[in-house]
Amino acid sequence: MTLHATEPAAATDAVLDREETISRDELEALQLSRLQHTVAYAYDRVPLYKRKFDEAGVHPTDLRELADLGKFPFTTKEDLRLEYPFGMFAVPQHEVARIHASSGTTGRATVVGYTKKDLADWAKLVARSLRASGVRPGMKVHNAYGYGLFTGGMGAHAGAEALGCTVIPISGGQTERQITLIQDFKPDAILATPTYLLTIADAMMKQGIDPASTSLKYAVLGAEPWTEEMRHELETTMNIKACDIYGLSEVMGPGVAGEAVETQDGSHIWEDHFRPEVIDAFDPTKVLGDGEHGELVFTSLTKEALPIIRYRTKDLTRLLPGTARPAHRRMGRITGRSDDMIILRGVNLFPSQIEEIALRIPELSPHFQLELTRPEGQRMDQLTVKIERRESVSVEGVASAAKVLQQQIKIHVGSSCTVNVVEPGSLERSNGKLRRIYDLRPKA
Ligand code: DLL
Repeated sequence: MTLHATEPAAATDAVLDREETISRDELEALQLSRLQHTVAYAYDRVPLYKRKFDEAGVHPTDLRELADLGKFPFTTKEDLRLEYPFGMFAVPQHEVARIHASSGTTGRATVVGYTKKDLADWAKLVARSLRASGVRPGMKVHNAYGYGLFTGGMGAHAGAEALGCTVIPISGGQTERQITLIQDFKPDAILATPTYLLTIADAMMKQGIDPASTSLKYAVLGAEPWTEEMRHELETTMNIKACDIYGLSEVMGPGVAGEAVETQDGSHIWEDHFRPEVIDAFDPTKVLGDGEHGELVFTSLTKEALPIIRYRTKDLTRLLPGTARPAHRRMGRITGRSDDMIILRGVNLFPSQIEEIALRIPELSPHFQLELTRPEGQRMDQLTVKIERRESVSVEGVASAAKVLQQQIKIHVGSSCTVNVVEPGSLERSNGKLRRIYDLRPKA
């Protein structure tokens, strides 16, 4: 049977949520009343918050204006780990409709919960994000975020359904099958991590399929850092519009912020549900002004099962004024996470910086890994960038490209490194969140 779809509405004629169009003043008034409610609610219902507030000598009644939030203590991933599994929940278990958890590769998993209302709010915000990125009711959406305890799959799924899309819940992996279904089901939009979309495009080329020839028109990408250069790469190879979606489990999941397709200038944080701050990562007592780079911190404004107060995300970025949704501030691209930062002989370095530089060199592909080693008997760490050449470029053709990459890294990042150009297809491909850093230094 052929599924006859009516033509989805054009990208411009979307009906927005009222909260997307309100003034900044109205939004801040809403934030204040929701914030006052949330801190009191968290204090009354979660022993950890009561303890932390009491220790810091603050009380929910001290929150009289938005700036007062700075007096309240931070919450960290460590707090969630210590309260494992359900110590952060503010409602009895029978009111928790769903649980998600982080993979917990380092230490205990962090567990998060949602009431029915939380799930409805989450779906609404993902729907809002997808709509901002060009997805419309009636479109077919191929969802390649992983399903399971990870918030990506089910979070994106519920949002696409709430928007009125036809969802194809393929999850991550089984790339050959993904390609068959894209060919056969002809989706309009794809939801995936940027590096997994790259894997799909790459596998299509191997099969002799031109990735620009598919039905796909929109991609909504997130769950890992990516650059403007990667956007350009994916948009040109796949003939799509690619937008960012940001989020984290502890704060909700995907859809904390989403990017508008008409401006493509960073994700708008949905400030009717989250109050963002940027702090100095090294001196957290300093709350930074808009435009200043630091660590992103979130306070939830409407969550019931797991209210979160001043959560330190470790994500490094800055707040920018709203554009397509003027009242909602944007976040700059995430440069990296403070715990993903490589410190090489005193120089700070993030994989996204390498991505940015490498993708400007036409002979080099977006497939790269960073290897950190400390050769025997040496005290200095070594960085090796392993990067695949483009299929179209010969082995002889890449020698100068390697040199250029090495020089550009030295100029723009300040680190000396070795560049090792490897054969196309020889580096591990992404299935979701890609691991870029391989730390092979001897453990202290
Ligand atoms: O990755 C939620 C998500 C799923 C977002 C699907 C977007 C799409 P976690 O597994 O808890 O949740 O990981 C959260 O991933 O703190 C960032 O470091 C990173 N991250 C998420 N979105 C972006 C993005 C999901 N758009 C952590 N750009 C966050 C850069 C991102 N980093």
